[in-house]
Amino acid sequence: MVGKLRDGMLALAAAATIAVGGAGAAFAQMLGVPRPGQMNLPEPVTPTMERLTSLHDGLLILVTVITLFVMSLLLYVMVRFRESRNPNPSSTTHHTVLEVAWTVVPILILVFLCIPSFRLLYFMDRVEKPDMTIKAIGRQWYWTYEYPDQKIEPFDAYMIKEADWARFGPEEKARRPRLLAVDNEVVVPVDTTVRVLVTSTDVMHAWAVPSFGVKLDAIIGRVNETWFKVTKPGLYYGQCSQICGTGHAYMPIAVRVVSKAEFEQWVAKQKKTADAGAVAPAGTLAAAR
Ligand SMILES: [Cu+2]
Repeated sequence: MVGKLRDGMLALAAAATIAVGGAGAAFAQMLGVPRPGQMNLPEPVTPTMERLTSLHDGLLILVTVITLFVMSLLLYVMVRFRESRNPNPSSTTHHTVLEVAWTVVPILILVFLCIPSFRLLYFMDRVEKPDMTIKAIGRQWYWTYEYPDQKIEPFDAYMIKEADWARFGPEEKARRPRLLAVDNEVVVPVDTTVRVLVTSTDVMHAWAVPSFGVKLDAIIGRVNETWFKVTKPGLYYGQCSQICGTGHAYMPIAVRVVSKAEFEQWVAKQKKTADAGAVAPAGTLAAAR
């Protein structure tokens, strides 16, 4: 029910966006960025985010039912036992059964909630057989990415500077939003289990992509692990989610999810560029498409 409501809201937001203008139409089809007027979680594109979303929706229903129940009790008491109707209040101070019930029932609800919650935590935690691994290293204030399996040169991803972004055409601006677009995007194949190793070299950062349901701390001298498997090609954005200094807001994360064949081409290109002695310009794939 909540899912349907969310879809309705998204459709409404998308319709509003299209109504705003031509660039809005392109924007409405974009994946992995916040939408104007968005009310809920981003559209899930990984099994993790799908499960997170359904847990969230389920909890929302439960919380709503509890709130309505408590509110109706309160309203009943306020009306039924008001002074004019009930001039001589009862002097009861204890009711053992009731007191045990209102302590035990909430405990049981919490214990019951633990089950799906813990199951999901362990599901998100790590994956036994990843198809490939990428490593994200947080730095003040950019990210470095390594592809140990593909053996391509590590590359840095910096945010596109304001002046450079201003030179983009309207379509490019819609596709690669200000303060989120980076020069070198992380490229991963679709329907592939990708293990992500996250670490840092200076202060704590966090690698987070909302559409993937991934948010992992990058800690100095320690490697954290998570994973994702994206089911929809597209360009997805996230941001560093651990206050890391004055540049904290300017080290976004951009992940381009492409078909397996396109990924192979990208890897080959990265290797060729590295052989030529230049630093691999990963983001040029965006220009090539
Ligand atoms: Cu940071």
